[in-house]
Amino acid sequence: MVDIEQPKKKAAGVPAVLSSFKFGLREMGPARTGKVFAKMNQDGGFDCPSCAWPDPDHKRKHAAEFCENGAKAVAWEATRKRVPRSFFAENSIDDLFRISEYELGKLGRITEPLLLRAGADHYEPVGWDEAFDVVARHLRALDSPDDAVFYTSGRTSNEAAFLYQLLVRAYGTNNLPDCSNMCHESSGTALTRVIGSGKGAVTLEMLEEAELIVVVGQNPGTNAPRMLSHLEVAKKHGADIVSVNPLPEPGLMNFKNPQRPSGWVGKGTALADQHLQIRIGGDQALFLAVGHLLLEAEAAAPGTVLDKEFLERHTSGYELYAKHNAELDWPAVELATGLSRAEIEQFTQRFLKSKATVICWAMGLTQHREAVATITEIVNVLLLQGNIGKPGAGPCPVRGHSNVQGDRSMGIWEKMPESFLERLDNEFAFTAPREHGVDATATVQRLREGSVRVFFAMGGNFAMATPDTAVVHQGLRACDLTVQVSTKLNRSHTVTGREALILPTLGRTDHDHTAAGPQSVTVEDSQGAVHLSTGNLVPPAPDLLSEVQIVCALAQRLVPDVGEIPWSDFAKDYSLIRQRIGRTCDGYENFEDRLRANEGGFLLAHAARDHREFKTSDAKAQFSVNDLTWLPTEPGRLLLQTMRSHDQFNTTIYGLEDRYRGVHGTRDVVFVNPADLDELGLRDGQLVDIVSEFAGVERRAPGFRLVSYPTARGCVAAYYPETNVLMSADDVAKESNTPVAKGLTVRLEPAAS
Ligand SMILES: Nc1nc2c(c(=O)[nH]1)N[C@H]1C(S)=C(S)[C@@H](COP(=O)(O)OP(=O)(O)OC[C@H]3O[C@@H](n4cnc5c(=O)[nH]c(N)nc54)[C@H](O)[C@@H]3O)O[C@H]1N2
Ligand SMILES: Nc1nc2c(c(=O)[nH]1)N[C@H]1C(S)=C(S)[C@@H](COP(=O)(O)OP(=O)(O)OC[C@H]3O[C@@H](n4cnc5c(=O)[nH]c(N)nc54)[C@H](O)[C@@H]3O)O[C@H]1N2
Ligand SMILES: [Mo]
Repeated sequence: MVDIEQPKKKAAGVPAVLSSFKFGLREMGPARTGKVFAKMNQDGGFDCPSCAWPDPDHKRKHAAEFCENGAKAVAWEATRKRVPRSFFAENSIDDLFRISEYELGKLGRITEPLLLRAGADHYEPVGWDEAFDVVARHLRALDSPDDAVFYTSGRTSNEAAFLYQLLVRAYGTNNLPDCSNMCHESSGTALTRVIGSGKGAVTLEMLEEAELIVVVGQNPGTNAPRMLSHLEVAKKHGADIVSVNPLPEPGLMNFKNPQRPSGWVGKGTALADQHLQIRIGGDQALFLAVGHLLLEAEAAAPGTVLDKEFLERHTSGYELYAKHNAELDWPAVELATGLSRAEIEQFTQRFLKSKATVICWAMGLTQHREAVATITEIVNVLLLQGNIGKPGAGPCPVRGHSNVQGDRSMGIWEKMPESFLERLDNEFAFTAPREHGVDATATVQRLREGSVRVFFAMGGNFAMATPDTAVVHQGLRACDLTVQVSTKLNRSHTVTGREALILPTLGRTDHDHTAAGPQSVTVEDSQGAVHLSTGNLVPPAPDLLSEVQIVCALAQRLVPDVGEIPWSDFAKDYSLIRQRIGRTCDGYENFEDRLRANEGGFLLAHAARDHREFKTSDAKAQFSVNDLTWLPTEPGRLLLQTMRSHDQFNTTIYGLEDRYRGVHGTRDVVFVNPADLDELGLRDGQLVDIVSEFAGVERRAPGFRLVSYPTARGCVAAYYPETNVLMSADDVAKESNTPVAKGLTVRLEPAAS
């Protein structure tokens, strides 16, 4: 039943704990639930497959180190349900395509390889040998290895990712798009240029020592719930917390920590001291203004605001930046941000007061046309006060998938630097291709042209996560072969090439036992900590292969003679893979030894964070000069952001509840400010089509229910992936090429009844 109520004022607390257990019991039953929750994020256990928020160190660890949404992710994977063989005999591909993403996910784990033969309309079970032969046959038949594309989603372990990129490069292409292209690519692009590393420069400990924490364009209560416990600690130490968001996200407004008894009975902590209800796309203007005010304050009281010593020793471009930012067009800033000058001045006062500032961000910043400029504007503000490479300070992009950062460290990137490729060549006695490959956006464009012949996906749900849904589907259907390595069914399994394969695989929670004994894998979290993950559940079927074994088996058929690569040894003993990672990947030197010496986990070095050493073009942290950019709209038009509900993991839909926002039983809603509803002559509860406008082309998502909601004026929100049909593959962030998923120009049309 559809039910819309007032948004919640508090996040987590007892309802969150109950919700975890209810979902856990439904999917796993009592015995498995106990076994799983006892081992999650604990030493010797497995890493939660949900978000990339770090596990605390020993000092900070609680007995139950997980959150409601991590529990859902695990229960979803560790479910006792299995897709029965009869299901594929009974349902044709067309039937499968009509089943919702939510229902597909509920069917359970896949237990055997499935093949859709050319001309057939049903998947049928097939042996592993034949499955690998099919893939190898297709790949060998291509005119060029560049006619194939190899996608990765961010759950893939370091070991599997390293071998996967090795296989793809041994085969002869750099076509390695990944989910990161749609996620934090803008952060990586910006930070690499200005501080010399694409990774965040704040550890958990540093975060807890901050005096000011600004959370921009992120909804941690839903998407990184364990972050709230650390914000709460910082708050107890006296930190100011500010949320910059068009929505009043409940986790930041009031939090009841479910990991401590006080969170079960108390009133909760109001985490955010200030909420800046920013207009979508206004962040670059906001941080430009903060920088301007900081410079003004320094001019008024020289020597009191800026960290002059840091500026002189460690930065470049300050003079140009200061000159450029001496004047500010306040009316433009107010239009761009939807904020008053007084609010921005109050916000800036907090910077003036703070001796250690952290700025965190996620998709609310990265998925914009001007994302890279916006992130460099944030770094400008941090640099002014020397807020990097010291306790309690720094830029903190909060990554999405649990190992998306590790996958990049392992070489999943279409343009890895020459230094990495050279080490790879030397290590394995072959020559990796040098020509850059395609990223996710370029893959969509190539699918549109019909020039992809084989599409191989290591996890993920490419058919739903990408823009221009219909175009992507058409391109996938035009492939000779599509291959999905997956734990569970999703839409991508139903959008098939002339031939198609589903290769089931082990998940994080599954016990991985090879001829050499039990194996563990490793992951790298958002703050650069690497640790072991060991599954403890009986896998859904006895002959399921791990991702590592799938890559090795395919490599032995496809590239047996390329270089000197001991694929069969790697498939048995994952520590042999880690030895090679240790000789190839930046920061992973002596990998296996360090893991053993540090109880299975250690922090990667980060030159900027640890030593204020900046590996940029001039060995300095660089100020950037950006003109003010924003997203003006015509009358009758609104800015749409596409976002996650509390009951999904990206394209995986756990249920139809967005508890904190008060939406129950449906996902087809669009949140609109009541004053905008009035102005547009629309009313709460009415059905509308969302129509996007980009470069003269209209795209339509029909039948969304209007929800009157306290979002910023002129800004509306709806869930992803239902709204991906509104995105264009040509609408991308400058430099990072990330599809624009926030800040689409739309209008709302009453639905034809
Ligand atoms: N439970 C759960 N956890 C997850 C995921 C999941 O789907 N479910 N996904 C994982 C992944 S891959 C990722 S990348 C992360 C995503 O984590 P988030 O980035 O938190 O994800 P979104 O739901 O896209 O939320 C975007 C936030 O930015 C705000 N916003 C939108 N536009 C703007 C803007 O222009 N300016 C500002 N300042 N704010 C804006 C939105 O209101 C919203 O609060 O979470 C990870 N963790
Ligand atoms: N409109 C819009 N589009 C977006 C976004 C947005 O905010 N708005 N966000 C973007 C972001 S941040 C991201 S990260 C992408 C996500 O894009 P993807 O990473 O491609 O999508 P997911 O939904 O995370 O993938 C889920 C699937 O992964 C498979 N899977 C789960 N666990 C495992 C495993 O252990 N091994 C293997 N092999 N498979 C597994 C399951 O089959 C599951 O259905 O979407 C992007 N698209
Ligand atoms: Mo992501």
